[in-house]
Amino acid sequence: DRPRPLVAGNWKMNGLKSSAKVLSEIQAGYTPGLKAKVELAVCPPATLIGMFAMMAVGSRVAIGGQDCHPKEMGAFTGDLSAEMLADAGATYAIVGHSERRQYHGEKDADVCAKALAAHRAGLTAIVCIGETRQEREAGRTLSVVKKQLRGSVPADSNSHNLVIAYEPVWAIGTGLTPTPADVAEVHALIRDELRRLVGKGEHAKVRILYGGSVKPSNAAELMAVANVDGALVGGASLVAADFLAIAGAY
Ligand code: G2H
Repeated sequence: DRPRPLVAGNWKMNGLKSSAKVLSEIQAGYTPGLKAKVELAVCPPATLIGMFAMMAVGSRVAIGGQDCHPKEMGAFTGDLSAEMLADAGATYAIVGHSERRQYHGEKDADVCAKALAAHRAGLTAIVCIGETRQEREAGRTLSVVKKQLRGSVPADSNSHNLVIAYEPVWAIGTGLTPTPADVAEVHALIRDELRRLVGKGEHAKVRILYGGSVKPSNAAELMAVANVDGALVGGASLVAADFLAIAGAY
């Protein structure tokens, strides 16, 4: 009774109009068989959301943003609201990615406010959490993940408007991945915490994604782990064949 898995591509600061070709290839490879098994989402840079959402009409590939501002509108130069993402055709918004936490100083409370804004706009928030290498080496992984989860998930969350992405910071873009046993341990803890956060029953339906150096060669092993309901894929999502191979690992 696992929830329908979600494989989401986080393009980060990559992609020009010419990258529409990659989305076309993904759509072409999103066969009825694959559709039945897994939901696909692509989160391009904001400049491409409108175009991609128009291209994706009918193909069932969902489009998402990579961040949003907590407020609906106002004097926040350079920022984008969740309403703007939704208006452009997005249905998902990644919030609290470790790169936002690291380079933009986002704290759990900021991430929570952004996830709440995503919900207000009708988007599903993909809330990212994960420990650093120092935290893992100090044996603090579970306590860090629990604290981030409690601080970053808004009270109005449910299995429709919330997805959790567990991304160990030391595994992001490094080619390193935790062992299946390590992933299982953290995902089980997240599932258990979700019981408190979204309620019993509902907690079983929230998708918990693994992220961090997911590639075709390790996808099957990671996706087979209990409580892993999909993947948040960075680098490998920029190549349609790799992204599709990861989705096909289910
Ligand atoms: C982690 C992940 C996607 P990558 O940031 O969010 O990126 O797959 O390149 O490690």
